Amino acid sequence: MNSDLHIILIKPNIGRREHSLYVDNASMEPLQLGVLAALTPEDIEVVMYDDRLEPIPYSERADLVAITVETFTARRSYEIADEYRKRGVKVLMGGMHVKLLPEEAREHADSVMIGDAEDKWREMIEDLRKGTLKEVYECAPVCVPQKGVITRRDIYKGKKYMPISLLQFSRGCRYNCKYCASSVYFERRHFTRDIDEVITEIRSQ
Ligand code: B12
Ligand code: SF4
Repeated sequence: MNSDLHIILIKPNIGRREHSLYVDNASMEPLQLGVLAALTPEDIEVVMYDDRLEPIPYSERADLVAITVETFTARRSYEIADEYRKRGVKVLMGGMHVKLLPEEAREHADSVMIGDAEDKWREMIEDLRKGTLKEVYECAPVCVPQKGVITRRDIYKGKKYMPISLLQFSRGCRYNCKYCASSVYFERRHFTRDIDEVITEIRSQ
């Protein structure tokens, strides 16, 4: 079992950073990556790079690169993934767009996680340690999001985010507006976190 693992988390920009059209001067902390970091066992080193704010250091050692993909960042996510895979680094993709179009994401990833990571992230880590990463992790909906998991915010340190922080209390939606990705992703369900844990997270800020 390998416990000397390095995972890089990536929040892609809408497009190439160097293209002025895509410069984002109002970036907020990527909450989903703070959740993934918090789900990761402590013996694994986790670093995060935000493509909106900094260059991606493709030559830095990584055992796994995990990319969060929304539809508006999918094209750029695939560029980043392709570059890592050319260098022999394994890429995992997850997030809203991966659940909507898993087959498209699979063309650019060694592994995809479909749905909320709370269900299968630890299983994926154990597979990574053994060198048996699966091509697909299909997650069950989490009835209580982030149970026992306080967002890890140390991964945001030193990056130029807006002076505002985020946390989630609930996720999902019961409605079914046909143009809305949330109506598909959450399958018309709404979930809430444990209130005591939300209060603990607010107090820990
Ligand atoms: C907060 C939010 C914002 C904030 C972002 C703050 C920030 N952190 O940067 C603001 C208000 C700025 C924003 C802006 C926009 N947003 Co927005 N936003 C949301 C919202 C409400 C919550 C997202 C969130 O943080 N959830 C909490 C985290 C913990 O959950 P999560 O992201 O779902 O992650 C979980 C899983 O998806 C999975 N997962 C996620 N990533 C990964 C990666 C890996 C490797 C794995 C394994 C798993 C995994 O595990 C996580 C834990 O369970 C969602 C709607 C929703 N309810 O989901 C829309 C949503 C993501 N936004 C959307 C859009 C379109 C936008 C804009 C493009 C709107 C616009 N036209 O300007 C902009 C883009 C701004 C930008 N440049 O990034 C759409 C995306 C649709 C799609 N098909 O991708 C959504 C889904 C809204 C909708 N109803 O359709 N947004
Ligand atoms: S389905 Fe989407 S647009 Fe409709 S109410 Fe829910 S979140 Fe809003």
